[in-house]
Amino acid sequence: MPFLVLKKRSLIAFFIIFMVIASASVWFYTQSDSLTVFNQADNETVREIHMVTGEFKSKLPDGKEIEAYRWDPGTIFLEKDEKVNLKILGVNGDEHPYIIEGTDLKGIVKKGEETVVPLQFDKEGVYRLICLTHPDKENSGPMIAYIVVD
Ligand SMILES: [Cu+2]
Repeated sequence: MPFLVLKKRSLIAFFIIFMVIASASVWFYTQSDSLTVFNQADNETVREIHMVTGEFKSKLPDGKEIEAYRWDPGTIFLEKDEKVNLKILGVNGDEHPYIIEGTDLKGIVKKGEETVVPLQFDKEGVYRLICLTHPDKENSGPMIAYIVVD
C-alpha cells in the first residue's frame, strides 16, 4: 500500500512538472509571436483603415423622398508621417468621384469594388475626403469624411 501511494505521488509530481513545462512553452511561443507582430508593425507594415459608402433615405410628411450619401466611418485618425492604406468599398451609389483636399489624391469609388487609397501626411491637420457628386445637401450629401492627422 505505501508503495502504491508513493507511485501515485510521483505520478502527480510528473504531471505537475509536465504541466509547468507545457504552459511555459505555450507562454513563450505566444510571447515571441506577439513580439514579432509588434516589430513588423513598427517597421514596415502599412496600417489598413476600412471605409464603405452608405446611404440614408427618408420620406417627408408630404411624401417627398430625401437622401444623403455618406462615407462610413465619417472621421478617421492618422499619425503624422504614418503610412495607411485607406480601403473604400462601394456599397451604396454607383460611383463616387472623390478628392482629398490639400493633396493631389483623387479617384472614383465604384459599387461592388474596393478602392485602395495610400495615405501619408507630413503635415498635421484635418483633410476632407469629398465626393464631387454629393458634396452638399443640395446634391444628396454632404458626402464628406474628415481625415485627422496629428
Ligand atoms: Cu458620392
